[in-house]
Amino acid sequence: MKRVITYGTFDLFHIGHLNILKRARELGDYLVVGVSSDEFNAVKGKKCAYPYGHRSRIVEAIRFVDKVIPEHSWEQKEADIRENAIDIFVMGDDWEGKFDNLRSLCEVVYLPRTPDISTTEIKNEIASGSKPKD
Ligand code: C2G
Repeated sequence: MKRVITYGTFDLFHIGHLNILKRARELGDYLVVGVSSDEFNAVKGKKCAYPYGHRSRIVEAIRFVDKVIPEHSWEQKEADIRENAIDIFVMGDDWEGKFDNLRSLCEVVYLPRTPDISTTEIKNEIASGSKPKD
């Protein structure tokens, strides 16, 4: 039983989020997702459209997500990995190298981001009235 973990804000949930969650789950048999709290997003300098309660329930409703935990800090990953007996830590490659310190605890995998989509782009496209790309 290979257990996988990944983290994110998952605001304005989009195909880039779905792709990485699906691919993370396909690396193992069980997927834990740490969803950033509103307070932690303030630390990350991110202003969310959706509050934590909505973002976490949307992620929790995804068929291949097995467990959602709140992400309150950068530092909690080691404890999360131990407490959830994680074998593989996954992030998009915009984080390449940033979590290599976790290699002492589990496998660390950075997956290619889905091109041409991001929460920021979605917000800009809506604000400018342009049609999001298909
Ligand atoms: N992602 C992706 N492709 C995109 C957009 C996002 O693969 N087009 C991935 C990111 O690389 C990340 C995950 O989706 O692995 C969640 O992205 P965000 O919600 O933007 O999360 P982020 O702000 O990167 O928070 O401690 C880690 C942080 O909580 C990560």
